[in-house]
Amino acid sequence: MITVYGEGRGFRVVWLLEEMGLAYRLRPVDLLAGVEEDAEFLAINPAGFIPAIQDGTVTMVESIAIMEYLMARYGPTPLAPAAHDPAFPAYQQFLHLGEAGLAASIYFVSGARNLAPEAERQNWSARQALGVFESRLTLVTRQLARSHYLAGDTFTAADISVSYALQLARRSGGVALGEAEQAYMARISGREAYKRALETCQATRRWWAAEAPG
Ligand SMILES: N[C@@H](CCC(=O)N[C@@H](CS)C(=O)NCC(=O)O)C(=O)O
Repeated sequence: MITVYGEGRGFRVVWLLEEMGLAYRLRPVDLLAGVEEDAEFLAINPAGFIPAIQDGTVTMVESIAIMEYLMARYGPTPLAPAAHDPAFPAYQQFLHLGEAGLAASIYFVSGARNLAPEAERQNWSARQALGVFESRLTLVTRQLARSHYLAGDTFTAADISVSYALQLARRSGGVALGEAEQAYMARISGREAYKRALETCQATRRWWAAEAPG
């Protein structure tokens, strides 16, 4: 049984597990309450961030790396096109752009907007992070003009990666998505595995429902 520690980007992992039909349990981690007292979680990830997984003797952090691990170990799966597949380069690029280019930057914009003291909400780094997010988003927009999903006509883990970032951006980063991105989000959030993941991730569900839609 695979244990997923924490929601946040752990939603990506739960969604992937649902898509693959693998058994798992979600072990909540409350970042807002502070993880200092959560000795069990700190033993898994002493750095205290989420998500992490435990799968037998394997312990891992980093949501994209975790997804790659699960697909490699329990695949093959159409969620991860093979290296010789024409979809592979776009898949690989957007799988990583979803975190390194998009989520990593909008996460700090979201923190500045929602958690920082009033005077620091528009600080230079928050503006720079928003600029980085917006520039990387143009690659997503261009790709969605070419294909239904980010790696072509088939839904892949790259869509899980990027759509989480887009959801974070519109729900708590103050970003208004364009028409193509909104249609894309509606398309993928209709997936049964997505709905099951959102049933499991109750904190994510409440958080997304509470924030203003963009
Ligand atoms: N690149 C990491 C980012 C992990 C991350 O920043 N997680 C956030 C919540 S989604 C967190 O735990 N923040 C608190 C902290 O970093 O201490 C991933 O994709 O898993």
